[in-house]
Amino acid sequence: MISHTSTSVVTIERFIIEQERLHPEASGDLSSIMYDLALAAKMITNKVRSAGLVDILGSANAENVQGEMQQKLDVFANETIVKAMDHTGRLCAMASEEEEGIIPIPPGFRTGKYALLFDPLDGSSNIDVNVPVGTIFSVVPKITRGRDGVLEDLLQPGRRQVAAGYVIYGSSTMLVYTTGQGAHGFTLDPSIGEFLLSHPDIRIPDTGRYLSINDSYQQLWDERVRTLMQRYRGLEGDRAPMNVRYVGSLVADFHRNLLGGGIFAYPSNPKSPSGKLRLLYEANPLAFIVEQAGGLASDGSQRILDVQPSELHQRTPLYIGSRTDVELAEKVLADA
Ligand code: AFP
Repeated sequence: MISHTSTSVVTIERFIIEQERLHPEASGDLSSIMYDLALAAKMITNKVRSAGLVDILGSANAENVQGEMQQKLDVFANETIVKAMDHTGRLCAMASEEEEGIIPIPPGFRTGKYALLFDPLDGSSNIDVNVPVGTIFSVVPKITRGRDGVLEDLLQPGRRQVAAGYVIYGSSTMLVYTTGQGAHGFTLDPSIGEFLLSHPDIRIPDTGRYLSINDSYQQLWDERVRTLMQRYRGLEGDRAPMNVRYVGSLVADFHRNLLGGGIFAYPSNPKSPSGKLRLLYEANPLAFIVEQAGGLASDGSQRILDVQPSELHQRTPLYIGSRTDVELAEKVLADA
């Protein structure tokens, strides 16, 4: 890991180049994928920032009313990422939370040795009320032969990821990513349009302050989940009570807990037997990041990164965050 002094300004580009130099065997393709994703993130930032202006700008500019400005932001984000990535020759296929099947690389473009999975705009139902939303991405190596990536390339356990990250469109835009050498955060400086290294080598505290759970499902939880929540609140056992914080936008909840320490939990319940969150687009990339930061991610009984996916839009229960808090979840949930 290269150390930077507090006065050095490190763009994401410089950081990626320096990381790549540590691996002389690297082809540079993964670095290029990261630049392209950072570019897409800047384009999505622009749109998200003007989300509240759509009606105002639309009435001032008739073209916009029928056109691009009215496009739903999650659709815009999806198309932006697909278009930023499909022609680069570095990917063999993509899959998005917004699309049902594989997104192929169009004929005429070269294909590459990686596959990309992404959730273009997670938490998009929060946009109307100005709550942070995010983009989450995961990169896995192509494992099949042939020009195009197939389902098998995309359905790999999370431990095979070679890169993962998220962008949070909050009070500032931040991009956090890992390629397996720590988790690093970059803040977008809008005046120069660059992501600057602001959070090198993020470490999540071993024990967290925050508990993020949607309490309105309480009556659906089984006894073990109820006990676990009592433990986190310090009402049973000897754990110090946690502060409950739930935005309802996974990237926002995860980001706060990553920096401040805590656990995000989305248990299964009879209505959602596998929870709500998607293994490939949400749980796996965030699990890779949290582990790189010293935390853990579990589905309640096993490490998220070891789950073998069987379908693209597979859901999973999720307990992710500070190490001792996720360990407590596994322990309590295992008790008969
Ligand atoms: P939307 O994209 O529909 O807003 O869903 C967001 C999300 O997938 C995730 O970002 C949240 O953590 C989770 O759903 C919240 O779900 P509940 O509303 O059931 O708590």
